[in-house]
Amino acid sequence: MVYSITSEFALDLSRGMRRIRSVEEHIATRYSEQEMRCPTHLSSGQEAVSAAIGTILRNTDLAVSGHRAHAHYLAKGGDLNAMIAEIYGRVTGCARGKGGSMHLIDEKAGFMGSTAIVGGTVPVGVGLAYSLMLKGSDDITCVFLGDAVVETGVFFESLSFAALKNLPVLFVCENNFYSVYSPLSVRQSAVKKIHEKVAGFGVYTDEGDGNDVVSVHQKMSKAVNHIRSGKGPAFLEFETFRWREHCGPNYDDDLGYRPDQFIEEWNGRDPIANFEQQAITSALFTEADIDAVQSEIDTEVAAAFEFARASDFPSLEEASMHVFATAAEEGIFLK
Ligand SMILES: Cc1ncc(C[n+]2csc(CCOP(=O)(O)OP(=O)(O)O)c2C)c(N)n1
Repeated sequence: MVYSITSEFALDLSRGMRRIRSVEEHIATRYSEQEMRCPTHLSSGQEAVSAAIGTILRNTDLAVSGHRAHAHYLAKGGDLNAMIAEIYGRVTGCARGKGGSMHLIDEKAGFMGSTAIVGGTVPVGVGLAYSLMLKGSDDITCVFLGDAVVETGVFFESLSFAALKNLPVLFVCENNFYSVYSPLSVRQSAVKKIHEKVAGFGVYTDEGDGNDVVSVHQKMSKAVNHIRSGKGPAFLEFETFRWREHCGPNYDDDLGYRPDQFIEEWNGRDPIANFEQQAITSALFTEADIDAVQSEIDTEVAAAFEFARASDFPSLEEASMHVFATAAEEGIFLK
C-alpha cells in the first residue's frame, strides 16, 4: 500500500471492487440461459480502476465510456437495476431496453453514454468537458478508454482540442495490452508507452499498476485536483488484465493468444484478493467485515436480476421511439 487510508475508506474500496466483480460474474454465470441476448464485455480482473475513480467523482461530474462499460457505469453511480434490465432488453433498462450492454446511459448519474465504436465517445466526452468549462463549474468529465482507442484518429483530434482549450477532462486508459486478440506489439510502436505519447500534447500524464487500487486512487486524486484547479486535461494509463474473453462470458486462454507466463503472472495480481490481504494484515478490516459486505452485495445483485427478469420488453410502439428522432415523432414505423 502506497499511502495510508482509513478503515472506512479501505472497506469502501473493497466494496466497490467486489460489487463490480459480483455483477460481472453473475452475468457470466447466467449468460448461457439465453435471456441476455446482447453481446457483453466483462471487466472481471479490472475492478480497481473503476472502484477507485468511483470514490473520487461527484454526481455532477460527467463520464462516457466504450464497449466495456459496466464497471464505469456502476462506479459513476448508475442504477444497477436499470443496467441489468438493459442487458435483458427490458423497457426498465437505462436505455429502455434498446441499447444493451454496450449502450449504457444514465443522465441522473452523469453517465452520458457508452458506444461500441472504439473511440466513438471520446469527442463526446471532450465536448461535455467544454460545456462544463463554459458554465464555469469545477466539475470534470471522465473519458474511459481502452488501449486500442489511442489508435484512432478521433482520439488524437480530441486530445489536441482538449489541450488547446485547457478542458476539464480526465482520460482514464485501462491498458489490458490486447485489442480483441491483437497484442500492443502488433498495433503500436513500442518506442514509447501510451502515456508518453500523450505527454507530447502537453497534458498532465501519469501511469501505474491498475491492479493496485490504493495507488490508482492516489494517482487519480492528484490528477483530478489538477483538473479541478483549472490546470487542464489529464491522461492516466493503468496497466491491467481482463480475466475473461474479449466478448462473452467464457475464458479463452485455450486460444493461446496471450502467453501462459503472462496469464499466470496477472492471475496472481487479483486486485481484490491482494488488496484485502494487505488490508487485513494492516488491521484495516477483518474477514468478517468483508463477509458482511459481500452478503449485502449478493442480496443487491440477486434483486437486480429479479427486477430485470420481472420487467416487460418494450412494446411495439415503444420500440420505434427514440431510434430516429423524426421518424419517432411522426410515428412512421407504426403506420
Ligand atoms: C472503430 C472500431 N474499430 C473496430 C471495432 C471492433 N472492436 C471492438 S472492441 C475492439 C477492441 C478494443 O480494445 P480496447 O480499446 O483496448 O478495449 P478492451 O476490449 O481491451 O477493453 C475492437 C477492435 C470497433 N468496435 N470499432
